[in-house]
Amino acid sequence: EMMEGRLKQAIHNQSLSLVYQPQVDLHKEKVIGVEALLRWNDEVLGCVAPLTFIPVAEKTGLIKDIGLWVLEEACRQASLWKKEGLPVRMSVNISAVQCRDREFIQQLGEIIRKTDMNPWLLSLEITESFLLSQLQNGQEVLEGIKELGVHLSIDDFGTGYSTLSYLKNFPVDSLKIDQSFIRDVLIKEKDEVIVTSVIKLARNMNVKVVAEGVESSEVLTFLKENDCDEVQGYLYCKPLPPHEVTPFLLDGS
Ligand code: G
Ligand code: G
Ligand code: MN
Ligand code: NA
Repeated sequence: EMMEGRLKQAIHNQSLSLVYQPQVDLHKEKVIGVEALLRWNDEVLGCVAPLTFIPVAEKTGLIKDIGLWVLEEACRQASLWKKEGLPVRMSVNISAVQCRDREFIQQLGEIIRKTDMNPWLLSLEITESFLLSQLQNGQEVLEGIKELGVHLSIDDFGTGYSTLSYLKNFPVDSLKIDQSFIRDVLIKEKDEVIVTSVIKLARNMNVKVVAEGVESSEVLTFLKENDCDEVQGYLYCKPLPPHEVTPFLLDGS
């Protein structure tokens, strides 16, 4: 396959890059985190969307090296911002395939040390498909991550089907309500019920809650009134290259 061949060379070619999207704390009204999002601009294929190439990377196992590259690059950037007096929590998406084996914990620890990253400023976003795909040592991997002092977040919350058992059985620090629930939260009553209930559930379980895909000030107001902790979305900022994110960290929001 053409894409597989190109993807194999992507790290070496330096055609991968990260953009960062701010996450705003609604209580402090300032940016407290960013999510790292992978971009691939290939010489031959042009810009390929993550939704297209990540499944290929997962199927071929290339996601292991790519995922390590993402982690190291994101930690390096977070460390750089911290040295500039702008400490910010760094969230990184992790695919299940990427950390199937025990080696992952060791590699994660190495990257944290090498980049001089504060582990408590690092948050790994895992999706609900994570456990379904690796039932045997999923728990072990997550506990290993926690032992390093790294935070865990459930991404796309509500779109899978093992959601509640995750909250019950795993050492999760936060959850991100999927943007499909946020988009029409003011129009569709069912979305409103789901969003307000998930916020209450998170609050009662002592888990932080982040709303994704916030595009309007009306939705923002709704989320504030309903005691959501953090938001992320185009209303504040789209994902941007690091030097364009720095001003958001300086202003606070
Ligand atoms: O903006 P966006 O198109 O960046 O991202 C699309 C999807 O790709 C999201 O679901 C996101 O979680 C996923 N994604 C983005 N970057 C990464 C990454 O570095 N690793 C993994 N595993 N998924 C990513
Ligand atoms: O990892 P995750 O599935 O959460 O990836 C977030 C995705 O959502 C990325 O593709 C990112 O570019 C996209 N995104 C971020 N903010 C918004 C927004 O306000 N609206 C929409 N439609 N997409 C967003
Ligand atoms: Mn994510
Ligand atoms: Na998501």
